[in-house]
Amino acid sequence: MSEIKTHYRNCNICEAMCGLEIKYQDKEILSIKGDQNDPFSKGYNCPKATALQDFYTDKDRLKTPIRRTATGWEDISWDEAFTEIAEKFKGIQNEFGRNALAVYLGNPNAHNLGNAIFLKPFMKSLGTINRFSSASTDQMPHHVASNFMFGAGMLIPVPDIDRTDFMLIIGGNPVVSNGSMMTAPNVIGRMKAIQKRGGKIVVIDPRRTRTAKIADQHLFIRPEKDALLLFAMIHCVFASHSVNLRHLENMVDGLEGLERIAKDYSPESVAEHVGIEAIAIRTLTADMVAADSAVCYSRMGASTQTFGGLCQWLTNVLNIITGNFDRAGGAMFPQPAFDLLRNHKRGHKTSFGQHKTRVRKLPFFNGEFPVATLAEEIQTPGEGQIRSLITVAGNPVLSSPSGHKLAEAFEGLDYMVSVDIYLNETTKYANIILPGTTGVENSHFDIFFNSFSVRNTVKYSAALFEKEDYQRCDYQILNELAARMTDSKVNPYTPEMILDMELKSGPYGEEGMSLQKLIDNPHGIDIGPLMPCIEERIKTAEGRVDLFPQLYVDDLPRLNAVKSHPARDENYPFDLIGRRLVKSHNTWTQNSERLVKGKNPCTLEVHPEDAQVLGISKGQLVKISSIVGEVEIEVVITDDIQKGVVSMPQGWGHNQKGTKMSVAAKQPGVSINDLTDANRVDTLTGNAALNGTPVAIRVA
Ligand SMILES: Nc1nc2c(c(=O)[nH]1)N[C@H]1C(S)=C(S)[C@@H](COP(=O)(O)OP(=O)(O)OC[C@H]3O[C@@H](n4cnc5c(=O)[nH]c(N)nc54)[C@H](O)[C@@H]3O)O[C@H]1N2
Ligand SMILES: Nc1nc2c(c(=O)[nH]1)N[C@H]1C(S)=C(S)[C@@H](COP(=O)(O)OP(=O)(O)OC[C@H]3O[C@@H](n4cnc5c(=O)[nH]c(N)nc54)[C@H](O)[C@@H]3O)O[C@H]1N2
Ligand code: SF4
Ligand SMILES: [Mo]
Repeated sequence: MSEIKTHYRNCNICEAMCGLEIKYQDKEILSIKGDQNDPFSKGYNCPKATALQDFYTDKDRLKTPIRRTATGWEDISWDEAFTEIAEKFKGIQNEFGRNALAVYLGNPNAHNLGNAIFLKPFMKSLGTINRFSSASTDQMPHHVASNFMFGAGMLIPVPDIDRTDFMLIIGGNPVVSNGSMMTAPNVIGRMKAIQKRGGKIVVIDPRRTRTAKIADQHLFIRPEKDALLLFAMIHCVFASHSVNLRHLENMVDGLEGLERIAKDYSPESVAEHVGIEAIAIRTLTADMVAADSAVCYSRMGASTQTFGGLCQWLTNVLNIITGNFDRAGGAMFPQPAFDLLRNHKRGHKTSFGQHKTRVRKLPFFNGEFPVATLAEEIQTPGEGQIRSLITVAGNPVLSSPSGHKLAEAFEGLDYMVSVDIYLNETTKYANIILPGTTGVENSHFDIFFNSFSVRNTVKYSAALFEKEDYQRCDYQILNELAARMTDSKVNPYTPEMILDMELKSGPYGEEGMSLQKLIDNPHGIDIGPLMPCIEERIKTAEGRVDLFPQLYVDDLPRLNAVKSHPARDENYPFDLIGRRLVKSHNTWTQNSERLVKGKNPCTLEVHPEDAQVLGISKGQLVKISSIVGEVEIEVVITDDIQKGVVSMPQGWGHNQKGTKMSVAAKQPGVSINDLTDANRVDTLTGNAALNGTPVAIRVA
């Protein structure tokens, strides 16, 4: 046995970028802890970090390609796999057109350095516009708002949680999720610090979440009514003559139009729909206006709903007109060392809706179509029908709305490939699975999450363990496939070469930012708090902020319809929302024994009064159904959930035939996305409306 060594790296599971200290001996991990010397996370980590070891040692994890046959799966060589895939994809494209091939990218791509760099040329090599990703079950409304207001979809304002005096959290549960579109390791610590310095946190959520429990105030809201609440707050800001643009005074367009429209949304006119009293909305706005600094942060609950687009626009508006934008304690733009916008010229707003999906006519944006349309694009015959698919690090059968219908669609494909580490609910439909390496076998640098971070920091993590010669990293798989698809040589660059070049050309390059500098500082480097930088960062043609893009104005009749005649299908009287769990990440970490041990977490939360009317008691099995499906689930009765609303976890439902995730397969639990309706989307952005699904409940 050789000596015990220590390795420092960033955890790449969620967006928090926690620094880890890993003790290891030869190729065995002995312990994983938070790195006390990481300047950003300062020793914090959550229980998921230790599972990095489990993913590495998991016996179910694939390491070499497998091919589906009539009798089961067989091992094949990398070369055989690449040859077959290129031949099949090209054959299908030659016969049915380039767009007959589709691609779906999942969430772990954003947490993988090589993929973050090489997916772009890979996608190009496929030559199809039928591109889909988990972004349209997640944060697409943020990108659309940034594109139209600030000129670039990736120019995302993040809450300056470390300096704010007032934080309004709408539809986010960062105490459990560890933050999203807000990279902030140890969110609990940062929230408590707000309170310690005399500040206040208010949470708006149909559920009394762990975040709500820590907050100073929690207001229950009816699902999908956030745009009305935000509008009413904006109404109050105008009505009380509290608009204060500060240094943006001469930079902002559309204030008058906004004021005119906001007149229609008095707190009194929305209160009943929103489920929050008018006086409470007025007080909330007054508190925000009175605070020395304040920030409104809206996340999943406000994005994955039928008004996600409006919510993210209005969130930015509220921050701007209360003087809390591009200013300490407000919403600010990070200045990442690897700047995704380095080559983004001013005035090059991404065009929106230049293509529409074939069947439902939903918009193409940021290089992709909404995944809520994927099943119908596969199943509807005619010109442009999708006949083959490649998924890269995604599990849409469990993660996309009406996932069970998507599975049926996958079954009908002519040919499917998955780049994935598991044989799971999605990849089981593939003809060939190409497994990459995972976590500790990869080097790492967070390109995306540094762009959404509450502090400017930099850190590079080398691979802890060299992969075996017979394995391929994800990016090597992508580059090889790209070469085969275009009959060219394999890209000779490594992620490190690109990273070094980007760091040197980035905003801190002049101070000698380079890969070597990061290697020399294994705990990471703190660059400092976010700085006002809108004048440098903004990408609109004239360098101005558009408060009132026409796109949103055009969407208002849809919102107003809800206000004037709220539609309710009496057959489905409850609203279903999702919830995240501390010890799982989306659909794919449930094969770790230590993360799943304990009580079944996949339960339906029901309010006591609803339970009484339904005649159901704690622990009872109920059937919950929506217009698209039905599942059976155990009930938990709690007044943490709003009356009329029920909640169940996302990411479950692993006990399906034909997968190879032996631990996950033994877990009880069903998929929430067998209930969510792919036809419910935010028609403005195409984002899936995963929250607020109308459902019925009866005793099983
Ligand atoms: N109802 C409901 N649905 C939701 C949500 C919700 O809140 N409610 N949340 C949505 C959100 S925010 C998201 S981001 C999506 C996520 O949607 P997806 O990205 O489709 O789902 P994941 O569970 O992240 O799937 C990750 C896949 O990547 C594989 N994988 C893991 N690590 C690696 C790796 O290193 N390399 C490769 N090649 N593969 C790897 C896993 O085996 C798994 O198949 O789900 C969405 N779906
Ligand atoms: N432990 C853990 N951490 C994770 C993940 C995970 O699966 N597990 N997933 C990661 C990913 S991919 C993402 S994108 C982030 C997401 O990070 P968050 O957005 O913080 O996570 P959610 O728990 O989905 O929070 C959504 C909240 O919105 C509420 N909600 C639902 N509908 C509505 C509504 O109509 N209005 C309002 N106001 N609220 C509503 C829900 O009750 C919930 O509390 O988390 C990341 N971190
Ligand atoms: S909070 Fe996220 S980044 Fe931090 S240890 Fe947990 S999973 Fe990893
Ligand atoms: Mo996500």
